[in-house]
Amino acid sequence: DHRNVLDSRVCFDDKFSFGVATASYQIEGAWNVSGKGESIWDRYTHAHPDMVVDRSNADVADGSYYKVKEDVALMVKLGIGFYRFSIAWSRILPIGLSNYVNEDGIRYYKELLAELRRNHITPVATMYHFDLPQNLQELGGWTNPIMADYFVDYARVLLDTFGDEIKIWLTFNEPYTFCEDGYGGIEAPGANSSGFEDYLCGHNVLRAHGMVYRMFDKEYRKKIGGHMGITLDFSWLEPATTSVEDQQAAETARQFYFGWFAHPIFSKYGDYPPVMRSMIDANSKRQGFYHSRLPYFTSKEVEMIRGAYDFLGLNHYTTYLVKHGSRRISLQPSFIDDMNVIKFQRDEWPKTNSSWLKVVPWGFRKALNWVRVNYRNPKTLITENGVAFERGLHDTKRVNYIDSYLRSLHAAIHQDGCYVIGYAYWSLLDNFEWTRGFSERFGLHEVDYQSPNLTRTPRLSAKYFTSVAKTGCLPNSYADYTYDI
Ligand code: GBH
Repeated sequence: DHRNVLDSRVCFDDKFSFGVATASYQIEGAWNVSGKGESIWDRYTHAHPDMVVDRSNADVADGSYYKVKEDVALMVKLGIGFYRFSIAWSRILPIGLSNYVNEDGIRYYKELLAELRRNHITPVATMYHFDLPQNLQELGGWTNPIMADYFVDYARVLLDTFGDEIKIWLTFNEPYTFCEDGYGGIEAPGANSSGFEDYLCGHNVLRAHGMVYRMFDKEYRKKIGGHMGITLDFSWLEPATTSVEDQQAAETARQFYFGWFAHPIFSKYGDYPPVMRSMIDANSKRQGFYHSRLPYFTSKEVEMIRGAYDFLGLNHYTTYLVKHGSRRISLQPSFIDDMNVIKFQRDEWPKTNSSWLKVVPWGFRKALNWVRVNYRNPKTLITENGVAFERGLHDTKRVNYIDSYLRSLHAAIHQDGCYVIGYAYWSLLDNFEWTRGFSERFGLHEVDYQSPNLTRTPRLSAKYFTSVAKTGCLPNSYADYTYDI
């Protein structure tokens, strides 16, 4: 043991693992190379450049498709134990369907996996991180129930092809984000049909998740082993005051934002959170709908989805305050009206380069404890936590963000008993941040988008994270990790 008695550092267990996260569309580039099909994000950014703040797209992005060795070398330097990446559905199945498999897509991910294996970095793969094949969008995308069957077919191809090498799987990344922002709002595909298509999307995604988990359990687990979960995004939602109304509003908000997807899978009874069911049913009725806008699961579906996890993937970035709303139900359905709360952040909370992200480390501990209490302390992997600040290599603000969030995480584990097995920083590299384009930089490594090589340079935070990953401890002072800058 390298620690002595005077060492008061905060340390994680030996088994606790540090990693970094990325996603296919945000880093790969090569959007139409070697047989890759078009995804909804290719289509959306090409057809509506005005929807992205800097009018950019990820045709080239970080060029990671051509930089397997270089990117893995960065991870080796970081000393991390796992790499969370996503597989582009349209690179494996160009039109989304299993009748035609693109061999070059398989070659690319096999190369990545071989390089990770050579360097003893465990792969954690997300099957779906927002990039639906455009061809399937033509059928209505996630609003069409058949999408669950096509997702099962795609998952089967992945498990057959990569199951020997990938032992940790996530079906979906943040269904709340892509159903609400994509079908209720203006991220791809930009359906902008809140209170309606967002719920259809969520319903089919939950079915798809349950179906893939059951298939994995029945047909693959014995043969190839492994673990399967889903990644959900949980911003902590704190009551703005101690009033009963605001406490209730905060709990309602947690159920709508997080419970929508967590409750059917992780709760004891399964199905949608009761408060969502009753509020949306009541609003639908008042608005003159014969059917609730929130679809019903059959009892078989409830059972299929309930308990469909080996672990929870959790993304956490920030915290909001919640007040009770006094909205009158309008004729126009919307998710926000259904929930009827007011959500905001304090001006005094430290700002970042993302309008939605303030630095509120204590919310991390609260979110983890809410999960522990409500869902019987599921095994949890932090699949994303991170922050964007301005360009530049001397990113002390990012170091402070990570350090303070890790202290909060440490308290959740060691003081409260939350069952968390690892932490991934978002992200390895600056990358394409969806409708915020390249304007928000989350990387431990800066990417020079002006250079033909898309040169990667480690920031101070990369040094910091290296020290954390290698020692399992948070340094007491910068002196512990700045020696080699
Ligand atoms: C994560 O979502 C994503 O999984 C990841 O792909 C992404 O790169 C990362 O965040 C960092 O952005 O400015 O009003 O449009 C976190 C949840 C949901 C937060 C969408 C930002 C849009 C805010 N995100 N939300 S807005």
